[in-house]
Amino acid sequence: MFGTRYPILLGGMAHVSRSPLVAAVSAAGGLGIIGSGGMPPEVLAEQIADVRRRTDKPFGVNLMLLDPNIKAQLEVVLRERVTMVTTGAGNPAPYIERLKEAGIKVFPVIPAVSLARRMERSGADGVIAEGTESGGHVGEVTTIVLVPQVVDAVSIPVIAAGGIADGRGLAAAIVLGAQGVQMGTRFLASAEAPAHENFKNAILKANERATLVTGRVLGAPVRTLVNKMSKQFALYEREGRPREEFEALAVGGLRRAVYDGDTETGSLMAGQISGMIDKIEPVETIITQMVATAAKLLPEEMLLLEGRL
Ligand code: TUI
Repeated sequence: MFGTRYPILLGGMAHVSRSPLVAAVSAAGGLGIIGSGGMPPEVLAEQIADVRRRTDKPFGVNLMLLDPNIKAQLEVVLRERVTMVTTGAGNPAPYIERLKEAGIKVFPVIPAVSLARRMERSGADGVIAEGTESGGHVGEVTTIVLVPQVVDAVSIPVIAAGGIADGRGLAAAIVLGAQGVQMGTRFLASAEAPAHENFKNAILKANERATLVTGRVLGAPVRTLVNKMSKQFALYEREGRPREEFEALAVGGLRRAVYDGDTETGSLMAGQISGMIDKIEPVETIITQMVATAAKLLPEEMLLLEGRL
């Protein structure tokens, strides 16, 4: 479907999934995905051009549907005809038809079975079933519960995301019926990720209980590493503070984490699998090792790892 060697997608992380990381994932046989969240449309166009300078392999773009620039970002993607688009944090139904007309495959990220069904009816080419283990904006259902139910509910390909960071996770996802995996946190903690080393080191230091979800009361639950910022957020929630106070606290939080390495007041969006990540490695090593491990674990009839997507 995408012409990639391996069924391993890069989560389209705002500020992190930029050209060096995207091109590295695609060059290593996965599918790099640009995170357009927070990007002005002209920067998105430059990012697409830069990935094309770095690799001739396919790649995609994530559209974060809450972005105020979403309409202009969509026009860039349509004009540039990238291989595929993933969407997050909302319902992409209004955009699916135009994307498909341009020959672009559409894979909405969904946190629930009902949404997967709705996306299939709206013409999506596949869905990314993302469990609550993920970093960033999350749903309530775990990957191991969500993926097989989505697989049963739709007949389009399903990609598993949330809590996957090695070959065991890839093999497990395939056993659950997924066609591949999407990973964010593991690639955030890679050599090529353009994130501040303090952010990467915070992931290495984290254990499996080092994240928490805040923002449920605002209707936008977000999983981050525990720090001064997220504890403050949790306190505001318990105190029932007004929306404006949350927004004042949150503004610029992801930028502070990614660019400034501010591990105190930055929003360190990362998944629960941070606890398993203990080394910063090049993307190619991550992908090659994952595929080798999964190939050993999978039963023969599920072994087709190359050319699945
Ligand atoms: O989108 C993500 N992860 C993200 S987006 C993000 S930026 C952000 N920052 C603060 C608040 C909100 C967003 C950081 N991380 N993952 C994909 C994802 N999509 N997870 C959950 C959903 C989702 C949620 C509701 C998809 C569809 C949906 O539909 C609701 C409806 O019915 O419209």
